[in-house]
Amino acid sequence: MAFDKDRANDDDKDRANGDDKERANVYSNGAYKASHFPGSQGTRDSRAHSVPIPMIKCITTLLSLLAVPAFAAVVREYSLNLTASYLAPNGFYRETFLVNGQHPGPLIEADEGDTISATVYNNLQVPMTIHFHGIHQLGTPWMDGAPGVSQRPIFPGESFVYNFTTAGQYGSYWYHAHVRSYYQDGIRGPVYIRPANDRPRPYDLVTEGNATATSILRALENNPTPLYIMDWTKLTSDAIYYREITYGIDPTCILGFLINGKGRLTCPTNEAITAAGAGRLEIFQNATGIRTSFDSLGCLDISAVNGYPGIDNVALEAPGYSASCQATNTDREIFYINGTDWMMFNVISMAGAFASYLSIDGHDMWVLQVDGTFIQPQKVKQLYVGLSSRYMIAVPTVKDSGNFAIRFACSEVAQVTEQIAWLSYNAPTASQPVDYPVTSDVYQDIGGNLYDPDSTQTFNETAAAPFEESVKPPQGPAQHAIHFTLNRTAVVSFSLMDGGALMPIEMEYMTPLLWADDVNHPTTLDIGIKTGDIVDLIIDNTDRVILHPMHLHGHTFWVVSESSRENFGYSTVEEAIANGSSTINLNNPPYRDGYPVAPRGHVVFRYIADNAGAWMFHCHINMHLMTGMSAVILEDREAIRPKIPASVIDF
Ligand SMILES: [Cu+2]
Repeated sequence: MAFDKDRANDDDKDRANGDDKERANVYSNGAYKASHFPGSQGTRDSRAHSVPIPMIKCITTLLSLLAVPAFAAVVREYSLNLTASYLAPNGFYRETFLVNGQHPGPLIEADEGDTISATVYNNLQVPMTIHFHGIHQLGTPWMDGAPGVSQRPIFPGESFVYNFTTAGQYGSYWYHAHVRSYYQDGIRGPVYIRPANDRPRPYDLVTEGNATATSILRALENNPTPLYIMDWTKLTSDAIYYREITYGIDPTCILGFLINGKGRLTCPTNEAITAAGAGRLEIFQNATGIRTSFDSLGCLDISAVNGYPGIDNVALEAPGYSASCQATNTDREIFYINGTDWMMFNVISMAGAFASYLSIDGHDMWVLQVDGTFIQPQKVKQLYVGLSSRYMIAVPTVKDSGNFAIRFACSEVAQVTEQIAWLSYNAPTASQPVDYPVTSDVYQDIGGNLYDPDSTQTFNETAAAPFEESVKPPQGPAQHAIHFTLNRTAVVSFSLMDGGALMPIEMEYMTPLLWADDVNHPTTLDIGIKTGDIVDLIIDNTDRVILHPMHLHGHTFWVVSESSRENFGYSTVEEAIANGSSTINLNNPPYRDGYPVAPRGHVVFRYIADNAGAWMFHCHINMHLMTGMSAVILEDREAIRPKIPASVIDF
């Protein structure tokens, strides 16, 4: 078989295999700057309008798949009822938001080309919008769910219909609240679009042409097994935000991950945490000059640089200052093999704070798809699961019996924490044991460090070129090159604008920029982008510790340059090429809708302006987004403005 993982590598890229470990170690949501925060409190919510709005009625026809040929596009109707409850998914009760009574919310599924019509009923006591992450909303930018950008918030008691096509897109996506950080309270769920029959798939490369195995993968693709990682906190996101803006504390500590909404808290020994976190301590000390330690939840004590010294952080239950760890015995997720030769997992990061490393004890995994695009498959033992990104993976079920841990370990400097689910070859049991013994090869520790230091078995996202070779970036020159600087301007304010401008949270309640008469704002880019233009987003991260996962609405982009070591240093891609830059890849770059920007590094995202609208571009760490790290790029807005339905404008 011709496939060779290394073939896809580009020796010139400084994030090729050999660099992954170093890069992994600098991934961070930690803190280092000790600048003063004014301590002002944010403006409280205020209703932008108070007239009850009638539900938008859409004419839809729900056809059973059985009744029509597979290629006939249908309208798939969903109702999403948002409520609040009081639950303890990992053993500690707190207010929890639910979609149709569950967290995560129900699967929204479609065949490529179908229309999705999702009616959201807001029975919460807070405003809400729903963003369908990664869905282009081609021709319907008002369905993007960005408050103050594409729509007004859905206030308590109101409903809103999101109606959009999936044409041209397939694979794994998700939906989540886009007001404040409410998705971290539970308003999040999966979207899965089965690829059209004529989409080329890479399964033959995985099975080495074994027709039976390929047909198994093809069948599993219709209904992949959910593997959703989410972070969970003791406090609600509003409570954390209140402490953040009142006391100037950057929230950098979670109460563990959940997998498919389940998990339990374990309390590793201080020795285990310190061993797994040694690299993090070193990075933090190099950046700040401060020696520090971990608490029993694995949280880095960053009180010397994070927030006001002298306040009683424990009494505040401030994030980053945890009380002692208490182990719980709540249910973990268990997947039973049931005799199949393969498992296909739909891995979605629904987290809002931390990225993670995924590995499965004793099992390889083939990465097939990233952010809704089939890639040149990679066989790995570890997958970096970027914040908000999606991965389809196939796992050969090579064991005969036993239980094997599926591990997600936090990848950030700020915390050493791991959550596990189980891959079980045994018969299902009614109740869970305290935990299964570890029975096989463990590839990574609780900090996500690979035990084999020479391993190149971690997923190389730089080399993850689309499987379809035609999915290539335009070769330029770009009509627009927009420069951004990822920058922490105070303890709890984060900017992506070169001048440090912050997008205010109050923007969520302003007249949406898609049709507002006044778009004159420092974080709104009204630079004359016309349909068909090529746009380059050049993004330098000036921080020495913090990684920012950047997400663009309305488009998929090519990552045509990246480095974990250096800023870009040029004003355009063409200038970089002319000067012999080694980081440019216009040949087979990754194709993504979200991508991490390493500390001190850079990325260049190239996309075609094929979707008139007003599109958010922001960091997906919720507390960074909420404190300013966001911008809106206007794209041929005047062309789409006359087409906005009155029902959306009047909502
Ligand atoms: Cu960020």
